[in-house]
Amino acid sequence: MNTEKYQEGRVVHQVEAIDGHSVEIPILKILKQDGSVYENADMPAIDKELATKVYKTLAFHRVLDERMTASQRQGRLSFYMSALGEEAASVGSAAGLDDGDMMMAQYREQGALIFRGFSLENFMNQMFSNEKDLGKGRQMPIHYGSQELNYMTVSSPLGTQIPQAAGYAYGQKLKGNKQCTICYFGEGAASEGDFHAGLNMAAVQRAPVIFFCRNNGYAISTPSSEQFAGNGIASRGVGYGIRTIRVDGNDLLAVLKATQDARHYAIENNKPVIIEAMSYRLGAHSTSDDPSGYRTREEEAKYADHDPILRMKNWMIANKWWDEAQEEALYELYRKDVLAAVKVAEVIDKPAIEELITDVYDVAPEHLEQQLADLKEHIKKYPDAYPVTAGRL
Ligand SMILES: Cc1ncc(C[n+]2csc(CCOP(=O)(O)OP(=O)(O)O)c2C)c(N)n1
Repeated sequence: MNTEKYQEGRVVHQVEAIDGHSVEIPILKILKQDGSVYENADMPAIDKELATKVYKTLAFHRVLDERMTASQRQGRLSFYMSALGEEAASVGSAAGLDDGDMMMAQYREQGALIFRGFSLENFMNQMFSNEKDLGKGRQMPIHYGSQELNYMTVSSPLGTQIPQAAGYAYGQKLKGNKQCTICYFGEGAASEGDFHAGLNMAAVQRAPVIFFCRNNGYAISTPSSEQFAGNGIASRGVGYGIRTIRVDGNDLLAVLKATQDARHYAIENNKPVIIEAMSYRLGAHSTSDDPSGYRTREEEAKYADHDPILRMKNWMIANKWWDEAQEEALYELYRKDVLAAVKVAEVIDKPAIEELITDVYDVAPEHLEQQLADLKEHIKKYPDAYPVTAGRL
């Protein structure tokens, strides 16, 4: 073992215990809320075309979240998770990558998928579990996946994507592909054992993966102050020997810059990077949650003033790349489109019941065939409890 590098530190002759909080971690900020840029800021590579695509993605994201949350309230949809207030994290990072880079998401990163071009129909078909859903209706809403867009299907158990991303990126390196993998997770998921296994493996095996932590302050009802005692998630990256960047997650330009740099570093050096994007979850955790039970309106109002979409809009307008008339027309168009797509998707038939066991194995094993037969029997016996499926057996 090469211990030499550890011998070069400052020498002390009394015990000096290091407090994690005393390790200062800088936070990258480029854009102010009024749309102006900090003096001497290191700008990301962005032109009018990319900026417009990014901005339209943000706007679509917000409309989708608004409309789908409302659809759940109307009883049309069983479940939804919005990313209100933290859209710049997923959209800004997606914009810093190449389309061939693999994305392994948690569940609140629809912004990355919108940026990649997942169609409105695909979103709707997944959420309404109809027969046009790419996942054939086997997953609950928001568990998107797209092989075509290099977006791994979302898993419900927290943190599983983290070691998978380390392994996938390691495989990419072995193949000699000059691609990286981005792995999204929340600060809550960083408490899972998989987080530690994934980071350590990526660091030691030198896998080109960007671990992107959205620190939005809450894991459902648990504030980050009750989740960990150290200096956020960034300090853990340092502990694993991983290059770490902390960024204002509501500042799209800063997220973009951090991701562009991280991607370059990861691929050139075959090493992981961790980005901790500091943000706030303005909306509820999901449509099954009521944040009034654990946080105040005053707290929420404070963060509403940091709206990442408004910040980007102000910058676009300051650059003369956008104006209020375009803004109004865009939102109106998206609202109309999303509503129309809901109306179409919700009446498309559900997948045939046989689809439950296709694609799992090449040839369905006997025990799955038996379970399917039992299920059909059960539905035939209680058709009133399964009105949609019973009529199609
Ligand atoms: C292994 C596991 N434990 C618990 C849960 C329940 N759960 C779902 S989301 C969530 C909070 C995650 O918080 P965070 O990672 O910070 O992401 P955020 O929802 O804030 O975006 C929890 C505890 C789960 N899905 N999987």
